[in-house]
Parts: sequence; C-alpha cells; structure tokens
Amino acid sequence: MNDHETVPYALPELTDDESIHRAVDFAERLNQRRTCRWFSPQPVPRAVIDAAIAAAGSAPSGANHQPWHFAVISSPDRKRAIRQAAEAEERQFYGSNGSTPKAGDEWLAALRELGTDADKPFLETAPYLIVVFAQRKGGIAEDGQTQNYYVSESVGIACGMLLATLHEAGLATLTHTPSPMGFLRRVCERPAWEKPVMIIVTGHPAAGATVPSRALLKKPLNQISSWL
Ligand code: IYR
Repeated sequence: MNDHETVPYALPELTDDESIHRAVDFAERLNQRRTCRWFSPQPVPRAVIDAAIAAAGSAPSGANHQPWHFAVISSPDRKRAIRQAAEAEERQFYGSNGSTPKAGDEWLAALRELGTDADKPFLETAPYLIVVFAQRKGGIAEDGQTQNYYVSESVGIACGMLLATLHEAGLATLTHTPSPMGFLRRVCERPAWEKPVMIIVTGHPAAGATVPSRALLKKPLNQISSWL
C-alpha cells in the first residue's frame, strides 16, 4: 500500500445468528417492494427524501468520485413539463399517436404483460419525481472536466440504495425511463456533461393501487446464484 491517510474502520460485532436474522429480515422487507404505477397526491416529508438521497450518496463509486446528482421535482409546473415531454416520447415508443412504434414487436409484447402504455399520470400525481443524473465528467469538485470512472455502475448502485431507503420509509417508487430523455436536463437545469438516467417517482400508493401479478414472479435463488 502507498502512504495514503487512513482512519479506523469497524462494524458492530454480531453473532452469526444475529447476522442471519438481520439479513433475512431485511431481505424479506426488500422483497415487498413493487414498482407502483398508481400514486396518491398525499404529501411526503422532505426529510424522508433527504435521508434517502444521503443513503444513495453514500454508495461506492469509481475512485469515490460520486458521479451522481439527484434533482427533486415537486413544482406542479415542472412535473407537468416532464409529463408532457415524457408522454410525447412514449407515444412514439408505443406508436399510440398512429405512427409506427419505435419499440419492436417483441418489446411491446413483453410490456403488455405489465400493462404499461404512453399515459403517465403519475408524473403529475406523485409528490416527488427524483431525477437521477450521471456525471460523465467532473470528479469530486464537479468541475465538468475531471474524468469519472465506472459511472453507470456507480449510479446504478446509488439508485438501488435510494430505492431501498424509500421502501424502508414506507413509500412507493417507480423507476421511469422515458426514451430519449435529454429533455430532463433542461427541465432540471443540469449541465451538458450530465446524462439523465431515470426518474424515480416517489410517494404513497393510491388507495386501491394494484401491481401486475407478473411482477410477483421472481426467479428462485437456485436460478440466480451458483456456488463454486
Ligand atoms: N419507457 C416505457 C417503456 C417501458 C420499458 C420497460 I423495459 C419497462 O420495464 C417498462 C416500461 C414506459 O415507461 O412505458
């Protein structure tokens, strides 16, 4: 090792039993998360969103450059602008404006089971849209110049931690990825070197909200893991 500065690192010591219980409990809670497409306008305390972004901001990242920005949209005007631009893109994607769909038949068939379409009312109903940006350049100083590393991986991990924290706080979430989504840079007033990655729609589920049964089908452990 070179002579970089260090500070001590230790975690609370758990017995194996405690460790298993905590892992199983947490996994069971995370397992309850569903992508929700029906939101209530009920307000959510800003402190919850701040805590979730702080959790996301603690994610590991390439060279610890933390190449992310979270723009929290609550203004009705900006939410409407995002909805209008997103739905315009989605109408082309689904072909619901009468044009040939941008999505191929296979993709459209895969989405049919989830019941998605070009209408995105939740972009206006939910109290918060957290728009996630990846900083292609910028370093810690966010100078727009310094090289960043493993940007997609870093931002993906941060989004996972954000979703987990919001779920733990009892909120519903939806990851929405209009395509293309360059318009988000303008609505969120972000610089050119940042790339919009996704909108995390956040709030309480609407009364009577449902999720597609298909969403409950998760691959079993023995299919998603192997021990060598
Ligand atoms: N962006 C579109 C399409 C869409 C694509 C995938 I892959 C999904 O899992 C869900 C939707 C939309 O939001 O409708």
